[in-house]
Amino acid sequence: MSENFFVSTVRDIVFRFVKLRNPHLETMPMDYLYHLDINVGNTRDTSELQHRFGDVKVICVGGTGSRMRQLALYLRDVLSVQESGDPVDLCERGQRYAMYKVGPVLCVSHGVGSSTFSVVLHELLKLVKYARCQEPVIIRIGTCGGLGVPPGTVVVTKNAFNGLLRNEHEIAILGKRVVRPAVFSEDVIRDVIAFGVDANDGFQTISANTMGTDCFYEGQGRTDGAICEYTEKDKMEFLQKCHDLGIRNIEMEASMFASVTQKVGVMAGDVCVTLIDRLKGDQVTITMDQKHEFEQRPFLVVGRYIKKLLQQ
Ligand code: R2B
Ligand code: URA
Repeated sequence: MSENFFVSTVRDIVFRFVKLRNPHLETMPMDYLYHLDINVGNTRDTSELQHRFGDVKVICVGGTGSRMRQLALYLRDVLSVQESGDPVDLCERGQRYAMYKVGPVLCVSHGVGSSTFSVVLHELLKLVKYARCQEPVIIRIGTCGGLGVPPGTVVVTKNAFNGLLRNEHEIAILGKRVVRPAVFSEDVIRDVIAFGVDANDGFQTISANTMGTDCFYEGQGRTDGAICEYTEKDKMEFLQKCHDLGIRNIEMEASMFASVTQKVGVMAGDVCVTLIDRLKGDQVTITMDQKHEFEQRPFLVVGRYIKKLLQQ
């Protein structure tokens, strides 16, 4: 083991920098975070990125750019960040994802589903490594379908199940199935509930299991997609099986998100609001006003959590 390797390992441990699980990165002289349009440049000297992003403690991710912009404005207030004017989209030129920075918090969009989310997640993890962020936490703020809970309930994911009802994430790598566990950090779940929930919120926040599927329609047992080869009874049996496993919400990212962050040892959590009770139907029929009101709920919970986290 070379001295440099030893010194850099000790430094990473002491400062709690992010260590990724890719030895090839250590030998790459240059890097470019293509979908974010962030040029790392020389990987041996990332001082510019450290200057721009080194203070980041929390990365909030969510489906749409407009919701992440709203979140950025909301967090300005909650965290008393003295900024005015329109939040600037730092990734606008990449035209794929939106990124806003509010003090030590990034708010980044991830699109729909694990495939678009995993692209930005890999690049965000490289960003926090190059910027030498110390022990960052990644929180997904999303929407979902509920299972036996009233619409508008906020669910903090405990275990993430995939569409095969396994508490793992499955991915094809070099033509082979690779299966990895999908568990979120217990500290994050505990703290989001402890610091984020207020008895006077007027809605329920629970911690429960989540199913993350690769398809909104057949993958979530809907009968209203373009294809459906099962009966209403088959669907209800499946949803009941999910419920029996402690699953209380269904979305499209949880298992990938849990497995990737767990693999690299970055703390993460998934906080979603239910838009529908799937035991009662398939179509999301709430009004846009109601949807926007529901979408504020995870903001409230996560806003309080972040505020407390930054005070520690
Ligand atoms: C919840 O909502 C989206 C699908 O409508 C997807 O991103 C998810 O997980
Ligand atoms: N998002 C999902 O993935 N499923 C739903 O039922 C609602 C939102």
